[in-house]
Amino acid sequence: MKALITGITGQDGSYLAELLLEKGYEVAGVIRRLSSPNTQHIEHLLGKIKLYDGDLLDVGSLVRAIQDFQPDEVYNLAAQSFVATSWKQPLLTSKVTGLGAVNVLEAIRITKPDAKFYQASSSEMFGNSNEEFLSESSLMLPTSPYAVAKHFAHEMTINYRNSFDMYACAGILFNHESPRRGVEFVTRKITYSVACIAEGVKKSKMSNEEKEPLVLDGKFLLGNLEASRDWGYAGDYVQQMWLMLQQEEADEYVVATGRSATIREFLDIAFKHVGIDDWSAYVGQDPRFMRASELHHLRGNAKKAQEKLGWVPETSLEELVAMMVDSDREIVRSTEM
Ligand code: NDP
Ligand code: GDR
Repeated sequence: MKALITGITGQDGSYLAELLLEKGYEVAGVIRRLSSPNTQHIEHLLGKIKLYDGDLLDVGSLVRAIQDFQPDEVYNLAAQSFVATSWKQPLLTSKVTGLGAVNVLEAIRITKPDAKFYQASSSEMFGNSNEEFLSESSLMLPTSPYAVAKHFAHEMTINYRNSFDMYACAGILFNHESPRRGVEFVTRKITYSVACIAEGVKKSKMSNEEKEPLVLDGKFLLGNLEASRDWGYAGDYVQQMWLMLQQEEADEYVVATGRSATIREFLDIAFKHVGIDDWSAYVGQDPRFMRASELHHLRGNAKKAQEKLGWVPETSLEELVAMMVDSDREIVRSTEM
């Protein structure tokens, strides 16, 4: 079996590539040419995977990759994936996260229409829905340009399935994290900062999304601490991506743990892991990290995935936070000290 992954340099792409190689797949990825290479998450896989220069905005590059590699499965994980940036760059986000998915679908339809397609849809699409426990049939009220773009890509995936009889499916993924999470996302921002504090680093080399030291004077800054998310482990979630493509029929599935926690609770768990009970002196709030339009609460109901795919997440929030803090302490010791 052959699988092509867009977004292979990102968090999920790298875990999925590992999983598919373990299963005996031939794996290829589409990567952007950047002025400085960005292959740290797939460094250990180089030589085992094939890489194609390409961009979601350049349909010709996708056609060439599919024509040459002849994949059985295509996983579209590439996106402008940071929600906060989608208000600063709404056009780019619409093009890459929204139209980019259609470019992949078109490239498959023209070149290899029997290839199975997976779209990484997002729980962001639900927005501030009036339902508490969100499933595949819940109302979608996207609140960010990112979420609107993902909603468009999601609907186009279903449309290509219905219009062209393609095997096109979508995982509605709730937040999932890992030591490979970008440091601008709140979980990694917290675990890296907590690691610096635990190791006695007062001013970090690592910067936040405003390009300032993430930790300054032994403190770090966040936005809204009351928002809650359903956080899982990326390593568990890529298993579900693969399972979705092994079914008789393409479908949509929620991928979630069913447990929701606030940013404040995440902070409690992370600081407790390094022996700090009262973290108030280490964390400040700054309006620059607040959202133009906040999505307050997310909790997913993955019953359909459990029943039809036999998928259950294996990693608890406490285990996930411990894994991320421990990994960041090692990184801090080797790069910050
Ligand atoms: P990352 O941000 O870690 O990875 C995004 C990937 O997309 C990177 O490999 C990036 O390449 C690539 N990319 C960005 N723009 C382009 C472009 N124009 N052309 C080609 N490649 C591009 O995301 P995650 O791994 O966390 O998420 C994977 C997918 O799942 C994304 O689509 C995301 O929106 C979606 N998702 C993620 C969730 C999560 O909690 N992680 C939850 C729900 C959905 P480069 O390295 O060059 O920047
Ligand atoms: P999210 O993830 O927007 O849910 O998108 P993020 O970690 O950026 O934000 C989660 C929540 O934390 C609040 N928050 C902060 N967020 C960031 N980044 N920085 C802060 O300092 C901060 N303080 C509080 C946010 O307001 C928000 O409520 C992720 C991405 O992976 C998307 O690609 C994916 O689709 C969704 O998860 C599901």
